[in-house]
Amino acid sequence: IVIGMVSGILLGFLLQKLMPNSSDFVIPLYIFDISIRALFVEGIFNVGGQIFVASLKMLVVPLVFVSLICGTCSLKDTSKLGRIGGKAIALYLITTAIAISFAMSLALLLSPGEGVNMTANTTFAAKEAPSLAQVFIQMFPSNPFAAFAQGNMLQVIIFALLFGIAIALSGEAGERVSKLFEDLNVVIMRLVTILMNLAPYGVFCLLAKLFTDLDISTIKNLGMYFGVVFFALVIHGTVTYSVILKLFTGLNPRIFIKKMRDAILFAFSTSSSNATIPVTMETATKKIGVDNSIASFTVPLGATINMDGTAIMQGVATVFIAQVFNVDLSLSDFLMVILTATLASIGTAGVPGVGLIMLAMVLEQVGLPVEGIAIIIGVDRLLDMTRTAVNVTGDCMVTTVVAKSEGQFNESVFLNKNAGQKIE
Ligand code: DAS
Repeated sequence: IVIGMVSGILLGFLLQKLMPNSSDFVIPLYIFDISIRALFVEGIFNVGGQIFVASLKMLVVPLVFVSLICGTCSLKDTSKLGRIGGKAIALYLITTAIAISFAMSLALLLSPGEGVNMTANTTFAAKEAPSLAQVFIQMFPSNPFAAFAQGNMLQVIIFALLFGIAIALSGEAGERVSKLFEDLNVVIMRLVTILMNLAPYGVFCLLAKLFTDLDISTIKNLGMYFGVVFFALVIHGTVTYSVILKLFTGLNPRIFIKKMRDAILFAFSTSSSNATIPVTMETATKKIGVDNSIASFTVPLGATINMDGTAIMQGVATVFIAQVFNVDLSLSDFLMVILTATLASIGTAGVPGVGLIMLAMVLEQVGLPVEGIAIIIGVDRLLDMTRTAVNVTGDCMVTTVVAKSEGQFNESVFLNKNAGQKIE
């Protein structure tokens, strides 16, 4: 992806230099300019880039629906798990909402996208601001298939949650259906992986097209964007989680972060919360002292529905793209972004790059041009690695809080610095 990004940017700048400003009516140059622009910029790059963005959006509905049903129907029937599930989901949602609110405030303060003034292919469809009551009423789909067709993600998420709960409460039939969705989930994840393999080419086309028209100062804005996201991730992953852990359990946050080292490194290198689940489980049970009856449930649930790092990226990216296209977001737009990104993070499965797919949905929800993803996609991989490390740390922090509140926590393991040193 980095190679695709660098070569796309370089070729874009080269073409920008090669194609003189068409107003120089020196005929041969003018013909050269028009043919290059038609064949490459509007042709190969534009078509390739738009196809890549469309394929990102293509996955959103099936990915969220299947992944969320899998996460929900793992909430088995016993009331104890219902109580633990309730605590874990509440904490996961609260930390995600804190994450995205902090990230958007920071982005508004630092304005990384200021001064770029890009024009979008699609005009910004300023949606009239629905009242909060309307927002909640509209979250419930009167026709789930229409919600799928229109890509109304809040409705898809609500339907998936209700459907998943119904599966968990449907006895044998539910068992069979939940197995079917687990298999569907494997297929959908495979589709995400295939798409991520095409990403280098998609990134190349998007950036080559973009940088034929973009001036060099935008690189500065891109650096600003990267810095704001990275800073928000570090603050949330260290300060916010430490405050919550200290407040709810009294445990020493420094010991917790130290014990998280292996899981953080694994998450950073794989960019996948799902792939890190075994390491997160080992860390929670063997190093931190969480009872397996809790961790075996809240860690996989967290890998599916808890994406604070992703929500941070989505919050900053939404503000950045609005600024780049000179669009003023209203307060209800911000609330819609917070609600959508928090709920979307429920539906985002923990695999590489999936946060970007959900960003397409968040942007659409507030009527921002989805092609704005092309500006940030090139630096997304490194941010994906960092935000996955934050996602996993959040999963483990909430697991520890829930375990402590249920009395399923062994403090002597937590205080023993050699506990579980070797990951089996
Ligand atoms: N890489 C995802 C994860 O595994 C998060 C993301 O893509 O934003 O958590």
